[in-house]
Amino acid sequence: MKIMTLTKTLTVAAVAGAFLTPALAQGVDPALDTNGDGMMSFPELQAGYPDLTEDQFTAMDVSGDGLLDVIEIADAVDAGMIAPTEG
Ligand SMILES: [Ca+2]
Repeated sequence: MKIMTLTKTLTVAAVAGAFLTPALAQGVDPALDTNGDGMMSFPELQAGYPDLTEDQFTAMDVSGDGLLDVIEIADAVDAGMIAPTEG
């Protein structure tokens, strides 16, 4: 699972960077968070990215909780796994 290792490495870098640069603006459209919980489920993200597969979502879900938080989304954007829709 090389991609998982890469994603975890990027997460560490992103978390470290978040403290240095508060403006972690790059991400996806907040309107995709239809239930407003601040996390992106697979159906929510797929609404904005119709070509997204569940395997890709799982690769982005570093914590494995089935939801993407802001950091996981930013990492996925940084890694080129999804295109940013804002920022
Ligand atoms: Ca949500």
